[in-house]
Formats: sequence, C-alpha cells, structure tokens
Amino acid sequence: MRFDPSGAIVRLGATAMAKNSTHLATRVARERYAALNVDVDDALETLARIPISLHCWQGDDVGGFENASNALGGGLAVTGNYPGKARTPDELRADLEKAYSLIPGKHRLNLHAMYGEFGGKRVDRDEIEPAHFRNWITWAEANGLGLDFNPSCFAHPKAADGFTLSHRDPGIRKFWIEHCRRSREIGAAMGKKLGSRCVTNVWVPDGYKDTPEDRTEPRERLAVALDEVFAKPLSPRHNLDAVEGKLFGIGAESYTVGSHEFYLGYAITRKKLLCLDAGHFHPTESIADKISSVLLYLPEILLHVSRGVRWDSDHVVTFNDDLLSITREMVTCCRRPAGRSAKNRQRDAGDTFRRVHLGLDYFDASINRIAAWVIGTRNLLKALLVALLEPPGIRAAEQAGDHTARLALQEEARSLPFGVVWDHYCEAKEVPVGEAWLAEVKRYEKDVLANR
Ligand code: RNT
Ligand code: ZN
Repeated sequence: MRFDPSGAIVRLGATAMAKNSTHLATRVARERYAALNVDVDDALETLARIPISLHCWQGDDVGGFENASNALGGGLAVTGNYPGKARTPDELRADLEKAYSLIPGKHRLNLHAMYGEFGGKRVDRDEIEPAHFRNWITWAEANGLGLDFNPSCFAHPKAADGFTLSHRDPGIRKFWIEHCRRSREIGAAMGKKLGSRCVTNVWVPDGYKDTPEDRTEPRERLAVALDEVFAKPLSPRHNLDAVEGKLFGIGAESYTVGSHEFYLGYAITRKKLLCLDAGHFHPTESIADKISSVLLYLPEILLHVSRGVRWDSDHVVTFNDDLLSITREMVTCCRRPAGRSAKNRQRDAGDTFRRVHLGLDYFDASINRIAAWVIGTRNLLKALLVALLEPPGIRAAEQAGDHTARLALQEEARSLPFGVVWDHYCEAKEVPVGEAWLAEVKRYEKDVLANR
C-alpha cells in the first residue's frame, strides 16, 4: 500500500508495495542519519567504489583444474560434501556469475594458479603461463571484473612434506620460486589486459607439526627465496605483490616459517603489500587493530576477510563484531591522508580506498557454495556500509575527551537504520533485496547444480 499525497490509500501489486515501503523507509532513515550529520548518498557512492575480490576456491573446495588428484594438504581443510560443486572452469564461471548477480556493485575475482586451463595436459606448476588463464581474462573482461592472483604452493607432491619456498632441498626451492615468479607474470598480464591492478598474493604453508630445533634457518631460506621471486621489477600499474603470514596450520601447529613478524618485516623492507588474514592469529586477536599500525609503514595492504572458529577454519564471513571492527578501522584509516608526504596525500585523495584491498578467504562445502559466496560478500559490504554511515559525532566526542559520549554514541549507532539503507542500495543496484536472493540460489540449485 502507498500513501498518496492526498492521504488516500492506493492499492498496488506486491512488488510495487515492497518498493514503496522501501522508499518510505529510506526517506525516514535518510532523515535520521542527516540529523547525525551523515550523508547517506555519500556513503553509498563510496561503497559502490569498493571492490571485493571473491575467492574462486569457495566454488570447488580448493580443487582447481590441474590434471592431477593431489591431496589438499598445506594445513588447509574443507569440510562438507554439499552436492553440485563446480567441476570445470565453465561451471565455476557460471556459478560465479550467479553469485555476482546477487551482490550489489562491481567486484573482482581472486584466482589461484591451480585454476588454470591446461587443455587436459599435465602442466606442472613451474610451467604455467598467462595463456593458461586466457579464458579467465576474456571472461573477466566481458563481465567487467578485475582479477587477482595467487601462486598455489600446496596440493602438490613437491609440497607433500610441508615445505616449499623454505625447503632445505635447493631443487624444491627452485621449483617453487619458478612457480611464484611465473604467477607474478600472470598477475601482471591480467592487470595489463584488464587495466586494473592485480594483487598477486604469496602464501606458503611451510612449517612443523612439532617443535623445531632451529627456527632461524628456514626463515633465512624463505627470505632469500622470496627475494628471488620478486627480483624482476613489474609495473605496479599491473601487478602488486603481497605476502601473507600465519600463526599455524593443521599439521604445522608448532612452527610456521612465514609468521606475522616475518612478513611484517619483509613487507616493510621490500615494499610489498602485507596480507592480513582474519583467521591467522590467536583466536581472540583481531586484525582490526593491526590496520592502523601497518598502514603507517606500508602504503597498501591486503585483507583476507575470513572467520576462524577455534582454529583457522575459514568459516563463511558473518555479520559479527569482528567484521564490523575491521570495516570501521578500514574506513577510519582510509579517510585519513596516506603517510606524511604531500605526494602520498595527493595520490590518496584520488581514491581513498585504494590502500586496503579486500578479498574473501573461506571454504565451506557443508552448505550451498554459491550461497556461501553471497552471504560472505553481502555481509562484508553491509559491514562497510555501517562503517561509512558512522556518525562523525563519535570521533568529535573522542577528540573533545568526552569518553562518556563516545561510548554512548557508539552504542546508539548500533541500532541506526542501516538495514533500510542497505535494502535501498540493493534495489538501486538491481540485485535482490533482503533474503530474496536465497530463492534465486535455490532455483539455480534445482535447475543447474542438481544435474551435476
Ligand atoms: C591459507 C591462506 C591462504 C589460502 C588460500 C587458498 O591459510 O589463508 O590465503 O587460504 O590461498
Ligand atoms: Zn588467507
């Protein structure tokens, strides 16, 4: 029902009725935010400019398309056996298209090297080339998506004993160095073709199940190997290198060569992006608090938004306080000028959110895999929106030293009508509003996934 200007109630169809109540609710929400000096349109414009890199590996349980059946390993574990997983690149692309159609805004795809298309041939990891990703690039271009990339240093016989770039065997090190080098070249080829910087993220599983005698040597080897991987300069307009640390993995509980401190030092001294994965720290340690520190020393970072439950379990991202604290930090940091130099400030003014690259990283095979993408991505976007809609009065209270008001306003902000603004955004971006996306996924499951 709609209230017309004269006050008469006009009967409308179900969709029109829903649309109309969204409009009315949005108007009320807009006024509520305006009273707090928050410009809803400004927030939505900014949100539309923040891309999220969807991780291809949620679509097939980190399987990939190599002509081999390597056990996943590397401390990675996918639980569940939900029917309908993508078995081919075309199926994965179709599933991704379905997911993107249910998520507002323009986003990216994060590919792993093991998802190349090798035409049935056995192409080992040290032989991969941009040509193996031609179809992905063409598809990304046609769909207006940017691409990100990762070398796959796991699920391979040469990673079976848990060491790759830091292996004591120089032959095995050389193999993985070559794989990572080629991965960067592929990233650069993607970035160049698509006109959008590709973040190529290096993560290696290297570590020990039990306490090592010597913690230093593997780290020295890893640093030298990484220097070889990054020896060739590539244009930062095409490729950005990132490195990702970790506390522990399954089967590497006692020692991880690439720890947080290792990579923090590495990224700062070698001018690389640092990747902070939300599941890679102690269970109560949040990456939110790290963002402002690392952005003092690094121009750009990558976040792997994930949800650890007890261990680095890579659960689907939910709309919880952990997520909100990450997006709040991101918004607060990105709104500030980058670094101290005028040059940095100028660069940052162009696009305030260029400094923090956002990717998702989880794998859940216990529920519909497309729904897993949609739930996690919509949650991250919604959490960004909450952060962008944060009333400036909170910061003002802090700056005035009024910590009572700060806490009061922070708590009041939790129940501001952001959900209405989110619905409005989905409607404006022509994607399903609220839970309506689920019916689409169920339909796709029945029509497509069930036939696999
Ligand atoms: C592993 C890291 C890494 C992987 C992906 C598949 O603990 O988080 O990012 O999840 O590369
Ligand atoms: Zn990760």
